[in-house]
Amino acid sequence: MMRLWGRKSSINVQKVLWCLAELGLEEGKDFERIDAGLHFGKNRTPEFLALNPNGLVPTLEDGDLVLWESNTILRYLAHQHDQSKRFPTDIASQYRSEKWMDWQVGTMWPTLRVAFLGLTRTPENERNYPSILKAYEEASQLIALLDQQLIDQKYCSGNAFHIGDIPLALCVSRWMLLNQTFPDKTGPRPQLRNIDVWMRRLEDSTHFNLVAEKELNIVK
Ligand SMILES: N[C@@H](CCC(=O)N[C@@H](CS)C(=O)NCC(=O)O)C(=O)O
Repeated sequence: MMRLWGRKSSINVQKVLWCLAELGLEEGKDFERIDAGLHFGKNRTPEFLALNPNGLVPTLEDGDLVLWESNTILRYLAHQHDQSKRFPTDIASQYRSEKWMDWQVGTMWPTLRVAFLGLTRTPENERNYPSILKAYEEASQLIALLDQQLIDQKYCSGNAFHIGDIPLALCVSRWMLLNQTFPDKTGPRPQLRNIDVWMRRLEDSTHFNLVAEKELNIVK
């Protein structure tokens, strides 16, 4: 049985849980999950660091294979568990999805993360509000690029759901929650119609709701 290390409140663990659900893989039957990270700890023990020297979640064990980096885990799961039942496998769709996954991890999240960590993981008296506001505004501009892509296609890689939609939607959902929770710190959130329609589509036709958070996990 596969073993997934990671707390459910982590965006990167949520990506993996959502992908597992799309592939029909069930906790307790196809994989076990061990709470680790933040207040659960366990991710700095020598045993864990031997699996993932970064000391971060998610970390996936599948037999002798150990994987970390959430987007890599999604790619692995999709390849290993007959992705053709759930995701398009033509090369163009796959690589359009890959493109957005790399953009999420290399461009969108590093920008939004400044606002996210600043507001949810930093004590109030240590927060750098100008840099939080700047990061939020920059993230909004980036998300507007995705909105443009969604004008004439339903999902990030075309007209069918793909693994690339998973990391993107989890970032967008945090972008929305940050504004909802701290409107005076993020400034206004631009209304992006195609993003709203895409998020509703994901809520209605995928396992997004399994991992979607209604409120931010704010560490005091
Ligand atoms: N690039 C890595 C980042 C992993 C990461 O930053 N994980 C965070 C949770 S989202 C973590 O383990 N933080 C330490 C903790 O939870 O204690 C990935 O995509 O998997």
